[in-house]
Amino acid sequence: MAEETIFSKIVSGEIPVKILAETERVMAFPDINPQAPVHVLVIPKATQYRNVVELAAAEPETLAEMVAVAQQLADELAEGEFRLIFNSGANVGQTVFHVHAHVLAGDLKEQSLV
Ligand code: DGP
Repeated sequence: MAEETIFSKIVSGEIPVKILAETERVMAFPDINPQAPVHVLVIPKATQYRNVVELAAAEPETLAEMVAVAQQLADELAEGEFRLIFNSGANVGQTVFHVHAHVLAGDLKEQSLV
């Protein structure tokens, strides 16, 4: 049985969000605490994957779909360019253990992390 997280409650509709993109396997909504002019979370609807490594091993096609949705959102909401971040582990800042991609877009040149 998958652990319940805030994102599984978003997938089930228990917590309402503004859905920005949705496919059979993936959904996207704004981050509640935006760190960039555009900051969207893309998640799989499947609730059993705690991080991107688990998702990539089990459902690489869903991961590819998340990347395609990220591009679609960057095209719609910014100039088509974006930064994609997957935090994997509490020590690097992961707080929600349902795999999610942070899609950051807008002018991020002053916010380089690497
Ligand atoms: P991470 O630190 O990588 O686990 O990122 C989790 C993100 O989830 C964080 O940026 C804030 C966001 N978040 C947490 N709770 C909610 C919520 O209820 N709604 C939305 N839209 N975002 C949330």
